[in-house]
Amino acid sequence: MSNLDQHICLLGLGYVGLPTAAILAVNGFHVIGVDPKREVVNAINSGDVLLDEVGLKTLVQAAVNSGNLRAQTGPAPADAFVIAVPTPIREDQSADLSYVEQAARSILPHLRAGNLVVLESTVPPGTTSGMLVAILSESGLVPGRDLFVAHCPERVLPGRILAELVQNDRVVGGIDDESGERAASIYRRIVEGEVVVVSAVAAELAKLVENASRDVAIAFANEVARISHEQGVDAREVIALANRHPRVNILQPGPGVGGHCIPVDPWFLISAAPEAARLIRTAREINDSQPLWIAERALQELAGIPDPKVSLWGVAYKGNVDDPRETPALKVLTALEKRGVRVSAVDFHVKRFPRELEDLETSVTGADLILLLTDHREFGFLEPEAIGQRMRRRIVFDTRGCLSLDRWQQAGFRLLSL
Ligand code: SAJ
Repeated sequence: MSNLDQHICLLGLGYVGLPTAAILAVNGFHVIGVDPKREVVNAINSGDVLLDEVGLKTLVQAAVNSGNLRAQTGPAPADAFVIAVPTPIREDQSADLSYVEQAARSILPHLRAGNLVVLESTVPPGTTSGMLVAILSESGLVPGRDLFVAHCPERVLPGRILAELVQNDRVVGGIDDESGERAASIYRRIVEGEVVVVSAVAAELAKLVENASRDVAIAFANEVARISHEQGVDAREVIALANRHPRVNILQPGPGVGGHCIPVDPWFLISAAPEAARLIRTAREINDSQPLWIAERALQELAGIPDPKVSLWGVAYKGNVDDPRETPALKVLTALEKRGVRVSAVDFHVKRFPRELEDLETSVTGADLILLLTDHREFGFLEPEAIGQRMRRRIVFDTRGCLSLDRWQQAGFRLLSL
């Protein structure tokens, strides 16, 4: 079947599902995108996008205008179903697979013999061949005989989603060889990178190991920051020096690890192998405690100041994205407030946040310390002298190493870094 007559029903129109739906559509697939949120569906059908991601709006408009992408709140019959819904963790750090379960159940009435079902959401090892296959079997069709089922984990980096969706290699894990090959044939039409076919559990593990590896690497950088601070040395300088070695490549320390993937996915491995996953667990603990270490350092600086105020710069989990999910900023903010500090947060990208955000002027006015937590590019362009004039004290704590510290020093600021 050519993609010109292939119908795909894609469930979950978020950061991963929407770009994937749009890329499939502009490549000639007929795509029905499904999301339970009416405002998301209406926006897409009128060529609008509620997410801030480079190039996404233009791509979605092209997809909708081509007639190949339509959004709706419920699934429809198709040749292939792609599930790209969130898989968060519960309070007890176990995987919350309820969105995957709901999505899989919602397609049951539409399944026909010969259909392919691809799970893109990140899941604990064994989920595709276990839970997903069990739910799909409720249709009366037999996965492996009447249905093809595969896991193809997304691996795109927010901020570079469109480029990475096309350029990155993809790992496709089938519940059997035919399932893997059928799924791969779709991805080969939209991906320039290599599409590798393996078993479902190998694909599940590969995805989790990728993100756990990054978590461990960031934890190492954060540990270097704490050791360097104890020795009175700048950690970024130590890391830059160590990275001059041809086989050393240390990442950057920061206020902690946020986002909906890296603080979450390693727990799927820890739960699956609690005895074996010792390093991965320790890395999680280091990164989770990093916001409190940052808050403590800010509090030491504010000691003795009556009614202290902090101007907190950036609540997104990383620079130049609008996403505050699992952001370390919320933990830092809460820890400071608990100790009686007034915190005024500012962010040029984030639109929805559980706490009130203020404009820059209000945030810095009367502040004793600027605490930069997110490396949004705009912060680098601000004028230190103009900001300093509004503040009560001139102290700046740059946890991301993104300010030009010479300029701030010249404006009379005391500088703190990692
Ligand atoms: N961070 C640091 N120091 C660093 C790098 C990152 O503190 O040197 C922090 C960031 O500020 C952020 C967190 O780590 O708070 C995670 O950011 P990120 O840019 O490393 O990753 P995500 O969460 O935006 O996207 C990751 C990516 N995974 C890998 O790079 C292995 C992406 O490819 C995945 O598709 C995505 O998770 C996902 O959806 O799983």
